[in-house]
Amino acid sequence: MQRVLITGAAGGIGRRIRPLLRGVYSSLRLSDVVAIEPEQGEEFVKADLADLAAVEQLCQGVDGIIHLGASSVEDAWEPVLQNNIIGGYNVFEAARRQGVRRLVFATTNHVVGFYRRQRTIDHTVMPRPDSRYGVSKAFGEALGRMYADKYGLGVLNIRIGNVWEEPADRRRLSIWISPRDLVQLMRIGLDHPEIHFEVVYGVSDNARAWYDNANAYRLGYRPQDRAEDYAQSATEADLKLPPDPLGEQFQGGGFCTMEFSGDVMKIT
Ligand code: 15L
Repeated sequence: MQRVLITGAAGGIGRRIRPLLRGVYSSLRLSDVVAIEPEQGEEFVKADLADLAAVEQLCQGVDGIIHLGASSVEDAWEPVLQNNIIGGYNVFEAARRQGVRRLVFATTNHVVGFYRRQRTIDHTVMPRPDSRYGVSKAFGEALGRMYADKYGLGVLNIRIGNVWEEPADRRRLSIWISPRDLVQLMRIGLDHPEIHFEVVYGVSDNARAWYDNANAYRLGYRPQDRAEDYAQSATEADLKLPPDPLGEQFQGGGFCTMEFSGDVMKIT
């Protein structure tokens, strides 16, 4: 693995992983719709992921892709369609056309957000998206399955919880991942010799995790950080949040509450 493309490199995750990946791969190609000042060992190529020809150029000469570029929270249908559905398809298709070997797809806990917090779920559960955003990421996960099985692209789907320097509140004590643990998972996706298609949860070593992340551990993941070390500050931060009796029942939290008009008793 020499040249790695990072889409959506200007976003919150891109900013945090870049310093940890510099020097690991001989060249990082950064892409976004907004300009980025490249550091040593990086180059920047501006591209809109909804433009297939541009994405194909972006993938030229690339060995692996970390695909972050997307609407990263719930949004109206049109941006989700352009950025995540069409953009996602274009990245996988351009990777195939350009002979890219590996693709690490940044998916989300919101693909499974309507599972109740009492449940421990693993990488094989059915999707239960809590938002249009979650549905679009489930689509991306399915693209990964198809491009792996049909075209032999090696794909790792990382269902990311929340990437931050520390867990921001009580819910994040279950789903938080530190930037260095996330980079460890990304490197497994790019470098592990046996990746065909895998799904893992992007969480640190969290005592309150809702996930059985055995698949990540099987692939060699050894998280270095623990949300529980921040239990006090995260619990205190929660006191400042408005009450959300519906969101608190589900793993996806507030994403479940947005626009909710269903029957909560039927979501078992
Ligand atoms: C996500 O998928 C978002 O990208 C991130 O901004 C957070 O909202 C996170 O989920 C979360 O669930 O906390």
